[in-house]
Amino acid sequence: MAFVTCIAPVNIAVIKYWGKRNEELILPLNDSISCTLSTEQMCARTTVVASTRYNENKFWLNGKEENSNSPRLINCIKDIKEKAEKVESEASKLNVHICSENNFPTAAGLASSAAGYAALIAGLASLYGVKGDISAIARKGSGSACRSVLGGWVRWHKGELADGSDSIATEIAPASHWPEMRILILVVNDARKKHSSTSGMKQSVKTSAFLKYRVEKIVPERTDQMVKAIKTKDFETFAKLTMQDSNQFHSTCLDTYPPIHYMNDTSHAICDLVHAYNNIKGCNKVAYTFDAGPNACLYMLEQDVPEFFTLIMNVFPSDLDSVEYVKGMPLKVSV
Ligand code: 2P0
Repeated sequence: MAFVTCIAPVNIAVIKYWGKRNEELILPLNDSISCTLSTEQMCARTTVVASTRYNENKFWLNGKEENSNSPRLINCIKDIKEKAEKVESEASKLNVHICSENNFPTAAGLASSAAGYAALIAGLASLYGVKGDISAIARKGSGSACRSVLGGWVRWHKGELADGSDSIATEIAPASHWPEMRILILVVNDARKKHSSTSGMKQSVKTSAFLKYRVEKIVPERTDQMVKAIKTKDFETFAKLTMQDSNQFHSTCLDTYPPIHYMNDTSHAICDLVHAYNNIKGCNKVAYTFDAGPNACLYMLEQDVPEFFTLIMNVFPSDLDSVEYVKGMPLKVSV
């Protein structure tokens, strides 16, 4: 018997992934960019055990047994075993039992599948002695998972090849590059979301003309601008691009037929508050971004946290389920 436990954190996209060009290989329509959080908070912890006694693969999520025959899970295990055979790993010949736990709400639009698949693939790779890039395998579990296998600022390249071998994640800058960066996560609602990202983006690809426009005309240039803003630590531009991209992603959801609504009234009130605050300050001090749920992720620099945090607690004393204060890479700072 052999076992390994791996932890992978959530990542928060600032250029959003929304739409696939290949459903089976999980190949995206556009590049995306994210920041991977600290490993201490909002992460998935996955233990993988390989044993001669196991007749089949099994999978538990947060203590509940899940379908271990999902095509995505099967694809990931198959891919990693193929790589493992090349390094003649004995463990790779065995079936595995996988036990994964999230320390934050699952499927509430807080990138739980990203952290879960990244931890699983990292665990299998470690167990089987597989080296080199594993982002392309994590991608087949859940697209955004490929970004969580790396720390710091990460770009997922859409790639050009039909087999998806160039659709991988690479580092833009390490976690230490922008040590003043902080993230506040305002948990507006921690319930499971109504539309999964997978089905939502499929519907957008089918019905939204705006998505096509976004993918072809907006994201390529915006991605280059975002890389430059991160590399030069230009918060003003970073914040503007982040908010614009979040708004465009949610506009695409609204342009989908039937429309998809992830944000709610509290989410919109948070956007208004951020803009009002930035306006008073005369520059962008805070940037919001929302994923496939109503919860707000707010990027800001350390010096601006105390004032904005106090403001949030005064304006929304009872509307939020919780507030997570995460030092965006590499350490969590407790509230
Ligand atoms: C992102 N999201 O870039 C965007 C923004 C949600 C909104 O990546 O079908 O759970 O498993 O590839 O990875 C969510 O997409 O979807 C996502 P699948 P995934 O973070």
